[in-house]
Amino acid sequence: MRKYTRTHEVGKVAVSQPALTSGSGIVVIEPQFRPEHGHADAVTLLDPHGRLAPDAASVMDDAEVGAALRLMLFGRVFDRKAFSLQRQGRFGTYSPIEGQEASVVGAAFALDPGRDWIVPQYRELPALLRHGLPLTRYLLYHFGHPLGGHIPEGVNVLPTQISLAAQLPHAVGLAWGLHQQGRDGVVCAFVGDGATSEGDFHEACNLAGVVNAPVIFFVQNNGWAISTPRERQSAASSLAVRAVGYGFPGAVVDGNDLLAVHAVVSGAVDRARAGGGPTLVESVTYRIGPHNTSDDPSRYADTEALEDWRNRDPIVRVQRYLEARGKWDEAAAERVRAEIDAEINAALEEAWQVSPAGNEALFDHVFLADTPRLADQRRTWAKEH
Ligand SMILES: Cc1ncc(C[n+]2csc(CCOP(=O)(O)OP(=O)(O)O)c2C)c(N)n1
Repeated sequence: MRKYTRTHEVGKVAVSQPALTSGSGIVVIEPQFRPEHGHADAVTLLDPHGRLAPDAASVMDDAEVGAALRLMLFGRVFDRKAFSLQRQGRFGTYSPIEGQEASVVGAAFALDPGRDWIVPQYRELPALLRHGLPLTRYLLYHFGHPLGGHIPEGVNVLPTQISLAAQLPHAVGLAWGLHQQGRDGVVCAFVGDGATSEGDFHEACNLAGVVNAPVIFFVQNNGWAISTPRERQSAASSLAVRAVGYGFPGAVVDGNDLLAVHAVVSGAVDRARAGGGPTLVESVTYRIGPHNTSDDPSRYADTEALEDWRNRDPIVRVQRYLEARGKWDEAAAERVRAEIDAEINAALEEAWQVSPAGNEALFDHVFLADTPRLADQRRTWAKEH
Protein backbone atom coordinates (compact mmCIF):
# COMPACT_ATOMS: atom_id res chain seq x y z
CA MET A 1 0.00 0.00 0.00
CA ARG A 2 1.31 3.45 -0.81
CA LYS A 3 1.53 5.75 2.12
CA TYR A 4 -0.95 8.58 1.99
CA THR A 5 -0.66 10.85 4.92
CA ARG A 6 -3.62 13.15 4.91
CA THR A 7 -6.57 11.96 6.93
CA HIS A 8 -9.98 12.86 5.55
CA GLU A 9 -13.19 12.95 7.40
CA VAL A 10 -15.83 10.68 6.02
CA GLY A 11 -18.56 13.03 4.91
CA LYS A 12 -22.29 13.08 5.15
CA VAL A 13 -23.20 10.01 3.18
CA ALA A 14 -23.20 6.63 4.89
CA VAL A 15 -20.11 4.71 3.89
CA SER A 16 -21.40 1.57 2.27
CA GLN A 17 -17.95 0.25 1.46
CA PRO A 18 -15.78 -0.72 4.39
CA ALA A 19 -12.57 -0.99 2.37
CA LEU A 20 -11.83 2.66 1.86
CA THR A 21 -10.37 4.54 4.72
CA SER A 22 -7.82 7.29 5.13
CA GLY A 23 -5.20 4.56 4.68
CA SER A 24 -5.83 4.56 0.95
CA GLY A 25 -6.67 8.26 0.85
CA ILE A 26 -10.15 7.64 -0.51
CA VAL A 27 -13.42 8.21 1.22
CA VAL A 28 -17.03 8.22 0.17
CA ILE A 29 -18.34 11.70 0.67
CA GLU A 30 -21.21 13.84 -0.35
CA PRO A 31 -19.61 17.12 -1.23
CA GLN A 32 -21.43 20.40 -1.33
CA PHE A 33 -21.56 21.20 -5.00
CA ARG A 34 -20.66 24.78 -5.78
CA PRO A 35 -20.58 25.17 -9.54
CA GLU A 36 -18.44 28.26 -9.41
CA HIS A 37 -15.77 26.79 -7.18
CA GLY A 38 -15.98 23.04 -7.56
CA HIS A 39 -16.55 20.90 -4.48
CA ALA A 40 -16.10 22.10 -0.93
CA ASP A 41 -15.00 18.69 0.24
CA ALA A 42 -12.73 17.64 -2.60
CA VAL A 43 -9.39 16.20 -1.58
CA THR A 44 -6.75 18.94 -1.91
CA LEU A 45 -3.09 18.76 -0.92
CA LEU A 46 -1.59 21.79 -2.65
CA ASP A 47 -3.26 25.17 -2.33
CA PRO A 48 -3.27 27.62 -5.28
CA HIS A 49 -0.03 29.13 -3.93
CA GLY A 50 1.67 25.77 -4.15
CA ARG A 51 1.76 25.25 -0.37
CA LEU A 52 1.31 21.74 0.91
CA ALA A 53 -1.48 21.37 3.47
CA PRO A 54 0.01 21.22 6.98
CA ASP A 55 -1.22 17.68 7.61
CA ALA A 56 -0.18 16.39 4.19
CA ALA A 57 2.91 14.93 2.60
CA SER A 58 3.39 14.14 -1.06
CA VAL A 59 4.08 10.59 -2.11
CA MET A 60 5.70 11.99 -5.26
CA ASP A 61 9.34 12.89 -4.80
CA ASP A 62 10.74 16.07 -6.34
CA ALA A 63 12.11 14.29 -9.39
CA GLU A 64 8.71 12.76 -10.08
CA VAL A 65 6.93 16.08 -9.58
CA GLY A 66 9.47 17.68 -11.95
CA ALA A 67 8.77 15.01 -14.59
CA ALA A 68 5.03 15.50 -14.14
CA LEU A 69 5.41 19.27 -14.46
CA ARG A 70 7.31 18.80 -17.71
CA LEU A 71 4.45 16.72 -19.08
CA MET A 72 1.90 19.29 -17.94
CA LEU A 73 3.86 21.99 -19.75
CA PHE A 74 4.06 19.70 -22.74
CA GLY A 75 0.27 19.62 -22.85
CA ARG A 76 0.00 23.37 -22.79
CA VAL A 77 2.67 23.97 -25.42
CA PHE A 78 1.13 21.28 -27.62
CA ASP A 79 -2.30 22.96 -27.38
CA ARG A 80 -0.88 26.17 -28.90
CA LYS A 81 0.88 24.26 -31.66
CA ALA A 82 -2.20 22.17 -32.47
CA PHE A 83 -4.43 25.26 -32.74
CA SER A 84 -1.93 26.99 -34.98
CA LEU A 85 -1.63 23.94 -37.26
CA GLN A 86 -5.39 23.43 -37.35
CA ARG A 87 -5.91 27.05 -38.40
CA GLN A 88 -3.43 26.46 -41.22
CA GLY A 89 -5.42 23.44 -42.38
CA ARG A 90 -2.61 21.06 -41.43
CA PHE A 91 -4.25 19.35 -38.44
CA GLY A 92 -7.68 17.88 -37.72
CA THR A 93 -10.12 18.85 -34.99
CA TYR A 94 -8.33 19.04 -31.66
CA SER A 95 -9.60 19.19 -28.05
CA PRO A 96 -7.22 21.20 -25.84
CA ILE A 97 -6.17 20.16 -22.36
CA GLU A 98 -5.59 23.65 -20.93
CA GLY A 99 -6.69 23.77 -17.28
CA GLN A 100 -6.84 19.98 -16.96
CA GLU A 101 -3.13 19.22 -16.96
CA ALA A 102 -2.93 18.23 -13.28
CA SER A 103 -5.97 16.03 -13.63
CA VAL A 104 -4.62 14.09 -16.61
CA VAL A 105 -0.98 13.93 -15.53
CA GLY A 106 -1.71 13.21 -11.85
CA ALA A 107 -3.79 10.19 -12.84
CA ALA A 108 -1.20 9.02 -15.39
CA PHE A 109 1.62 9.11 -12.84
CA ALA A 110 -0.36 6.86 -10.51
CA LEU A 111 -0.27 4.09 -13.13
CA ASP A 112 2.45 1.63 -14.05
CA PRO A 113 2.83 1.68 -17.87
CA GLY A 114 4.30 -1.83 -17.72
CA ARG A 115 1.12 -3.49 -16.46
CA ASP A 116 -1.71 -0.94 -16.20
CA TRP A 117 -3.90 0.24 -19.06
CA ILE A 118 -5.23 3.61 -20.11
CA VAL A 119 -8.57 3.79 -21.88
CA PRO A 120 -8.80 7.36 -23.10
CA GLN A 121 -11.53 9.72 -24.25
CA TYR A 122 -9.91 12.40 -26.46
CA ARG A 123 -8.29 15.02 -24.21
CA GLU A 124 -5.48 13.07 -22.58
CA LEU A 125 -2.38 13.37 -24.75
CA PRO A 126 0.12 13.73 -21.84
CA ALA A 127 -1.19 10.55 -20.20
CA LEU A 128 -0.81 8.63 -23.46
CA LEU A 129 2.76 9.87 -23.89
CA ARG A 130 3.68 8.89 -20.36
CA HIS A 131 2.28 5.43 -21.08
CA GLY A 132 4.58 5.09 -24.08
CA LEU A 133 2.50 6.14 -27.10
CA PRO A 134 4.87 7.74 -29.63
CA LEU A 135 3.91 11.36 -30.32
CA THR A 136 4.23 10.68 -34.05
CA ARG A 137 1.33 8.20 -33.86
CA TYR A 138 -0.80 10.76 -32.11
CA LEU A 139 0.03 13.35 -34.77
CA LEU A 140 -0.85 10.91 -37.55
CA TYR A 141 -4.27 10.43 -35.98
CA HIS A 142 -4.84 14.17 -36.31
CA PHE A 143 -3.58 14.07 -39.88
CA GLY A 144 -6.38 11.58 -40.57
CA HIS A 145 -3.88 8.80 -41.26
CA PRO A 146 -5.01 5.25 -40.37
CA LEU A 147 -1.65 4.57 -38.73
CA GLY A 148 -2.69 7.05 -36.05
CA GLY A 149 -5.27 4.55 -34.84
CA HIS A 150 -2.74 1.75 -34.58
CA ILE A 151 -1.31 1.43 -31.10
CA PRO A 152 2.16 -0.17 -31.14
CA GLU A 153 2.55 -3.59 -29.51
CA GLY A 154 3.42 -3.30 -25.83
CA VAL A 155 1.83 0.13 -25.33
CA ASN A 156 -1.03 -0.43 -22.90
CA VAL A 157 -3.37 2.16 -24.35
CA LEU A 158 -6.63 1.82 -26.28
CA PRO A 159 -7.35 4.17 -29.21
CA THR A 160 -8.88 7.62 -28.81
CA GLN A 161 -12.68 7.43 -28.46
CA ILE A 162 -14.93 10.20 -29.74
CA SER A 163 -18.24 8.42 -29.22
CA LEU A 164 -19.00 9.45 -25.64
CA ALA A 165 -18.62 6.72 -22.99
CA ALA A 166 -18.38 4.01 -25.66
CA GLN A 167 -14.90 3.15 -24.36
CA LEU A 168 -16.19 2.26 -20.91
CA PRO A 169 -17.73 -1.19 -21.51
CA HIS A 170 -14.43 -2.07 -23.25
CA ALA A 171 -12.50 -0.77 -20.23
CA VAL A 172 -14.51 -3.03 -17.92
CA GLY A 173 -14.04 -6.02 -20.24
CA LEU A 174 -10.32 -5.36 -20.36
CA ALA A 175 -10.06 -5.07 -16.58
CA TRP A 176 -12.19 -8.14 -15.98
CA GLY A 177 -10.08 -10.06 -18.52
CA LEU A 178 -6.83 -9.07 -16.81
CA HIS A 179 -8.25 -10.29 -13.54
CA GLN A 180 -9.47 -13.57 -15.08
CA GLN A 181 -5.98 -14.16 -16.46
CA GLY A 182 -4.47 -13.72 -13.01
CA ARG A 183 -2.63 -10.55 -14.05
CA ASP A 184 -2.36 -7.63 -11.67
CA GLY A 185 -2.97 -4.81 -14.16
CA VAL A 186 -5.43 -2.02 -13.44
CA VAL A 187 -7.41 -0.10 -16.07
CA CYS A 188 -7.88 3.64 -15.82
CA ALA A 189 -10.69 4.87 -18.05
CA PHE A 190 -10.96 8.60 -18.71
CA VAL A 191 -14.41 10.06 -19.24
CA GLY A 192 -15.96 13.54 -19.19
CA ASP A 193 -18.78 14.83 -16.98
CA GLY A 194 -21.09 14.99 -20.01
CA ALA A 195 -20.34 11.41 -20.96
CA THR A 196 -21.53 10.20 -17.54
CA SER A 197 -25.09 10.80 -18.78
CA GLU A 198 -24.67 8.11 -21.45
CA GLY A 199 -26.16 4.65 -21.01
CA ASP A 200 -22.74 3.13 -21.61
CA PHE A 201 -21.44 4.84 -18.48
CA HIS A 202 -24.12 3.31 -16.26
CA GLU A 203 -23.90 -0.11 -17.87
CA ALA A 204 -20.12 -0.16 -17.53
CA CYS A 205 -20.19 0.94 -13.88
CA ASN A 206 -22.87 -1.58 -13.04
CA LEU A 207 -21.01 -4.48 -14.63
CA ALA A 208 -17.72 -3.38 -13.07
CA GLY A 209 -19.32 -3.53 -9.63
CA VAL A 210 -20.89 -6.93 -10.26
CA VAL A 211 -17.67 -8.58 -11.48
CA ASN A 212 -15.42 -6.55 -9.17
CA ALA A 213 -13.27 -5.44 -12.12
CA PRO A 214 -9.96 -3.68 -11.39
CA VAL A 215 -11.01 -0.47 -13.14
CA ILE A 216 -10.99 3.20 -12.25
CA PHE A 217 -13.60 5.43 -13.82
CA PHE A 218 -11.73 8.71 -13.87
CA VAL A 219 -14.36 11.38 -14.51
CA GLN A 220 -12.89 14.69 -15.52
CA ASN A 221 -15.55 17.15 -14.48
CA ASN A 222 -14.33 20.19 -16.39
CA GLY A 223 -17.58 22.10 -15.90
CA TRP A 224 -18.81 21.69 -19.47
CA ALA A 225 -19.97 19.27 -22.13
CA ILE A 226 -19.40 21.64 -25.04
CA SER A 227 -21.95 24.32 -24.00
CA THR A 228 -23.94 22.23 -21.48
CA PRO A 229 -22.89 23.09 -17.93
CA ARG A 230 -22.27 20.44 -15.29
CA GLU A 231 -25.39 21.38 -13.32
CA ARG A 232 -27.57 20.43 -16.32
CA GLN A 233 -25.88 17.07 -16.56
CA SER A 234 -27.06 15.44 -13.33
CA ALA A 235 -29.19 16.37 -10.33
CA ALA A 236 -26.76 14.52 -8.05
CA SER A 237 -24.71 16.75 -5.77
CA SER A 238 -21.59 15.07 -7.07
CA LEU A 239 -20.85 12.66 -9.88
CA ALA A 240 -18.74 10.52 -7.56
CA VAL A 241 -21.56 9.84 -5.13
CA ARG A 242 -23.28 7.79 -7.82
CA ALA A 243 -20.69 5.07 -7.16
CA VAL A 244 -22.64 4.02 -4.06
CA GLY A 245 -25.46 2.89 -6.36
CA TYR A 246 -23.09 0.61 -8.25
CA GLY A 247 -21.71 -0.87 -5.06
CA PHE A 248 -18.24 0.60 -5.04
CA PRO A 249 -16.58 3.70 -3.64
CA GLY A 250 -16.39 7.16 -5.11
CA ALA A 251 -14.03 10.02 -4.37
CA VAL A 252 -13.93 13.68 -5.25
CA VAL A 253 -10.56 15.27 -5.82
CA ASP A 254 -9.37 18.76 -6.66
CA GLY A 255 -8.47 18.19 -10.29
CA ASN A 256 -6.19 21.23 -10.39
CA ASP A 257 -3.96 19.72 -7.74
CA LEU A 258 -1.38 17.32 -9.18
CA LEU A 259 -0.45 15.82 -5.81
CA ALA A 260 -4.04 15.25 -4.72
CA VAL A 261 -5.06 13.62 -8.00
CA HIS A 262 -1.97 11.43 -7.87
CA ALA A 263 -2.68 10.43 -4.26
CA VAL A 264 -6.34 9.60 -4.81
CA VAL A 265 -5.77 7.64 -8.02
CA SER A 266 -2.82 5.81 -6.39
CA GLY A 267 -5.16 4.75 -3.60
CA ALA A 268 -7.68 3.49 -6.16
CA VAL A 269 -4.94 1.63 -8.08
CA ASP A 270 -3.65 -0.05 -4.91
CA ARG A 271 -7.14 -1.04 -4.00
CA ALA A 272 -7.95 -2.47 -7.44
CA ARG A 273 -4.62 -4.33 -7.58
CA ALA A 274 -5.32 -5.91 -4.22
CA GLY A 275 -8.65 -7.27 -5.49
CA GLY A 276 -10.82 -4.48 -4.06
CA GLY A 277 -12.52 -3.70 -7.39
CA PRO A 278 -13.58 -0.48 -9.08
CA THR A 279 -13.48 3.13 -7.92
CA LEU A 280 -15.19 6.17 -9.38
CA VAL A 281 -12.98 9.24 -9.08
CA GLU A 282 -14.43 12.66 -9.89
CA SER A 283 -11.67 15.09 -10.69
CA VAL A 284 -13.09 18.59 -10.39
CA THR A 285 -11.36 20.92 -12.79
CA TYR A 286 -12.23 23.46 -15.46
CA ARG A 287 -11.92 23.65 -19.20
CA ILE A 288 -10.10 26.94 -19.70
CA GLY A 289 -10.12 26.81 -23.49
CA PRO A 290 -12.81 25.97 -26.03
CA HIS A 291 -14.26 22.47 -26.25
CA ASN A 292 -12.27 21.99 -29.43
CA THR A 293 -10.90 23.90 -32.40
CA SER A 294 -14.46 24.42 -33.73
CA ASP A 295 -15.97 25.86 -30.56
CA ASP A 296 -16.45 29.45 -29.36
CA PRO A 297 -17.05 29.46 -25.57
CA SER A 298 -17.43 33.25 -25.46
CA ARG A 299 -21.01 32.55 -26.62
CA TYR A 300 -21.93 30.65 -23.46
CA ALA A 301 -19.19 30.58 -20.77
CA ASP A 302 -19.19 32.88 -17.79
CA THR A 303 -16.08 35.11 -17.85
CA GLU A 304 -16.03 35.54 -14.07
CA ALA A 305 -15.88 31.79 -13.45
CA LEU A 306 -13.18 31.53 -16.08
CA GLU A 307 -11.10 34.17 -14.32
CA ASP A 308 -11.62 32.42 -11.00
CA TRP A 309 -10.35 29.15 -12.43
CA ARG A 310 -7.45 30.84 -14.20
CA ASN A 311 -6.29 31.92 -10.75
CA ARG A 312 -6.09 28.26 -9.81
CA ASP A 313 -3.86 27.32 -12.73
CA PRO A 314 -2.64 23.77 -12.11
CA ILE A 315 0.76 24.41 -13.69
CA VAL A 316 1.51 27.55 -11.68
CA ARG A 317 0.61 25.65 -8.52
CA VAL A 318 3.25 22.97 -9.16
CA GLN A 319 5.83 25.52 -10.28
CA ARG A 320 5.37 27.41 -7.01
CA TYR A 321 5.67 24.21 -5.04
CA LEU A 322 8.94 23.27 -6.72
CA GLU A 323 10.25 26.85 -6.58
CA ALA A 324 9.82 26.87 -2.81
CA ARG A 325 11.85 23.65 -2.69
CA GLY A 326 14.61 25.14 -4.83
CA LYS A 327 13.83 22.80 -7.72
CA TRP A 328 12.37 25.19 -10.29
CA ASP A 329 13.04 28.68 -11.63
CA GLU A 330 12.52 30.77 -14.73
CA ALA A 331 15.68 29.41 -16.36
CA ALA A 332 14.41 25.84 -15.88
CA ALA A 333 11.05 26.84 -17.35
CA GLU A 334 12.71 28.32 -20.44
CA ARG A 335 14.95 25.31 -20.92
CA VAL A 336 12.05 22.86 -20.61
CA ARG A 337 9.88 24.88 -23.00
CA ALA A 338 12.67 24.89 -25.60
CA GLU A 339 13.09 21.11 -25.21
CA ILE A 340 9.35 20.58 -25.65
CA ASP A 341 9.28 22.77 -28.76
CA ALA A 342 12.12 20.78 -30.26
CA GLU A 343 10.43 17.49 -29.37
CA ILE A 344 7.15 18.51 -30.99
CA ASN A 345 8.87 19.84 -34.11
CA ALA A 346 10.93 16.66 -34.52
CA ALA A 347 7.80 14.48 -34.22
CA LEU A 348 5.97 16.69 -36.72
CA GLU A 349 8.83 16.34 -39.21
CA GLU A 350 8.74 12.57 -38.78
CA ALA A 351 4.95 12.43 -39.18
CA TRP A 352 5.06 14.59 -42.31
CA GLN A 353 7.50 12.10 -43.85
CA VAL A 354 4.93 9.30 -43.68
CA SER A 355 3.29 8.83 -47.08
CA PRO A 356 -0.36 9.82 -47.15
CA ALA A 357 -2.66 6.84 -46.89
CA GLY A 358 -4.70 7.73 -49.96
CA ASN A 359 -8.43 8.28 -50.09
CA GLU A 360 -9.31 4.61 -50.37
CA ALA A 361 -7.91 4.08 -46.88
CA LEU A 362 -11.33 5.31 -45.81
CA PHE A 363 -12.62 1.80 -46.47
CA ASP A 364 -9.65 -0.10 -45.05
CA HIS A 365 -9.42 -1.19 -41.41
CA VAL A 366 -13.19 -0.95 -40.90
CA PHE A 367 -13.69 -4.72 -41.00
CA LEU A 368 -11.20 -7.54 -41.55
CA ALA A 369 -12.93 -8.16 -44.89
CA ASP A 370 -15.31 -5.70 -46.57
CA THR A 371 -18.98 -6.29 -45.80
CA PRO A 372 -21.26 -6.25 -48.89
CA ARG A 373 -22.30 -2.66 -48.13
CA LEU A 374 -18.70 -1.48 -47.65
CA ALA A 375 -17.63 -3.28 -50.84
CA ASP A 376 -20.42 -1.47 -52.67
CA GLN A 377 -19.27 1.88 -51.30
CA ARG A 378 -15.68 1.10 -52.27
CA ARG A 379 -16.77 0.31 -55.85
CA THR A 380 -18.86 3.48 -56.07
CA TRP A 381 -15.96 5.53 -54.79
CA ALA A 382 -13.56 3.95 -57.31
CA LYS A 383 -15.99 4.68 -60.18
CA GLU A 384 -16.40 8.33 -59.20
CA HIS A 385 -12.72 9.14 -58.53
C1 LIG B 1 -22.50 9.45 -28.11
C2 LIG B 1 -22.12 10.87 -28.45
N1 LIG B 1 -23.05 11.85 -28.39
C3 LIG B 1 -22.71 13.14 -28.68
C4 LIG B 1 -21.45 13.44 -29.09
C5 LIG B 1 -21.08 14.89 -29.43
N2 LIG B 1 -20.17 15.43 -28.43
C6 LIG B 1 -18.85 15.43 -28.63
S1 LIG B 1 -18.01 16.00 -27.33
C7 LIG B 1 -19.41 16.29 -26.44
C8 LIG B 1 -19.34 16.84 -25.04
C9 LIG B 1 -18.60 15.93 -24.12
O1 LIG B 1 -18.46 16.50 -22.86
P1 LIG B 1 -17.74 15.76 -21.68
O2 LIG B 1 -18.13 14.32 -21.66
O3 LIG B 1 -17.99 16.53 -20.45
O4 LIG B 1 -16.20 15.79 -22.06
P2 LIG B 1 -15.28 17.05 -22.38
O5 LIG B 1 -15.31 17.22 -23.88
O6 LIG B 1 -15.81 18.22 -21.66
O7 LIG B 1 -13.92 16.65 -21.95
C10 LIG B 1 -20.54 15.95 -27.20
C11 LIG B 1 -21.92 16.08 -26.75
C12 LIG B 1 -20.51 12.39 -29.17
N3 LIG B 1 -19.25 12.59 -29.53
N4 LIG B 1 -20.86 11.12 -28.84
